[in-house]
Amino acid sequence: MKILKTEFARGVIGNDYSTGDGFPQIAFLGRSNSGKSSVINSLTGKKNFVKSSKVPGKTLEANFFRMNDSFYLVDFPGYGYARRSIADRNRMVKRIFWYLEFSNIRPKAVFLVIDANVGLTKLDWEMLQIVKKNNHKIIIIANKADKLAKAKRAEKISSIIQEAQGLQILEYSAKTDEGKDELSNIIASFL
Ligand SMILES: Nc1nc2c(ncn2[C@@H]2O[C@H](COP(=O)(O)OP(=O)(O)OP(=O)(O)O)[C@@H](O)[C@H]2O)c(=O)[nH]1
Ligand SMILES: [Mg+2]
Repeated sequence: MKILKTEFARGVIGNDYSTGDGFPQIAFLGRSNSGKSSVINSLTGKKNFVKSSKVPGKTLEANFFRMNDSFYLVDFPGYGYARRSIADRNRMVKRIFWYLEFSNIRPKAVFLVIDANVGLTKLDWEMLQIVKKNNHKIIIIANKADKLAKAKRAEKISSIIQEAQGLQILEYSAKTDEGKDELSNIIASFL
């Protein structure tokens, strides 16, 4: 699948994740700074389409990007940003939980973006439990693979595979576009 047309559609703060057109949604979740926005940029081939930032935790909205006039990539705010207040952090996580559990939206798939150098954190695990409980299709994107030292890469990836307990893992680099064709094919298969 080639992404030929990309448009920002809306930013959502709150509980209304409907889009009016009912086009399918693909959700990108993950810790702040794991590279969700960068992965979307890499997929669309537009390096600065979605604002990515050196300052984590800036985005509060779930941003909806319409692709090819037919589906949405939804860039959720990152969770776990330490410099935000606990109350703010909890609010953020709760909103994502709500989308996964109670909204009338069934995303076609959920991508959990992690930093391959960090692996799965406790918050990622909590997120995965909600995703699984609600029977969403889930794939883990092990992003920033370019930063893994060659000698350590196999070891690091196999420890992520173990942590993930059977979930599909895609090694990715938003910097080099490694994994981009595979990710496009995976998304196409879900639509
Ligand atoms: N080397 C490398 N850096 C990356 C990669 N992906 C993202 N980054 C960098 O990591 C930082 C965070 O990337 P973002 O895409 O803004 O992360 P995010 O998950 O959207 O962050 P929040 O919106 O705060 O939740 C930026 O400085 C990116 O340039 C990657 O694959 N490789
Ligand atoms: Mg972002």
